[in-house]
Amino acid sequence: MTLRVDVLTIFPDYLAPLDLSLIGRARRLGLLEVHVHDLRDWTHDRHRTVDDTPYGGGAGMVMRPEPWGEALDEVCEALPGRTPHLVVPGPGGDRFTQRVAEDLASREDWLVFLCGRYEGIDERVYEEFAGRYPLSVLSLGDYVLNGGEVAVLAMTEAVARLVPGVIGNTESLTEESHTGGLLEYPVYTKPPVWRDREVPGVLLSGDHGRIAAWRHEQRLERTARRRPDLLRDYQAQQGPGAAQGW
Ligand code: 6GU
Repeated sequence: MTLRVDVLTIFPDYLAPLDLSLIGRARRLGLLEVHVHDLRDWTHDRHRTVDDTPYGGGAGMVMRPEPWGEALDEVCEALPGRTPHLVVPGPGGDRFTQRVAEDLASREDWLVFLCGRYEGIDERVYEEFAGRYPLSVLSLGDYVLNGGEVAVLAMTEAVARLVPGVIGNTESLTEESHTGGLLEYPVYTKPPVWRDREVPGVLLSGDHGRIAAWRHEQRLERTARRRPDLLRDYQAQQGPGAAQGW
């Protein structure tokens, strides 16, 4: 089954990178179908207004519910008999992790992203559509972006590359950081000496057992240094004693 992605945004041009590289190729191969919609197409006034001042006062503007309601009614009913999973990118959401990407890639065949701008979307839109479809609010991390579009690029890429056929070399999926709970080992290519820096000798030894052991060591060392939180989870997974080697 191909993965379908719909994106509702007031900046459709922000999603242009989805035409490029492996994701663009996946679309041309029919493995992925992406539909980007301009939210303003569901406005009815001359200025194509999507926002207004917040009730109760405060800074900034809030996205009005009517264009969202009409847009979601139409987009979410575009495939009769299929149910979309709605995704709202926002800094207040659950953390978007490799696990979440894997769950979405394996369980869902249709994602509809709602890109908010300004101070957010009128809360009643969430109430209305969370009652009709599964809905996740997802955050990339603890920092603030101007809107959901960049997050949609990241999430679509993370999910789509897990769809069978999108990445040619499936081995690179199992080796990479965050699969198996450790960061990746360092990699080297030719030349063997560059600016007096040598490629680690073990990699030139042809001894596949020693190479695998060295790479595992490097993953542990790197994870300990950069992401001690991940190393603790990994060691808990390996069972008591594994960290000490008994
Ligand atoms: Cl998903 N959206 C926005 N607007 N800001 C974010 C984010 C998402 N994740 C981190 N910051």
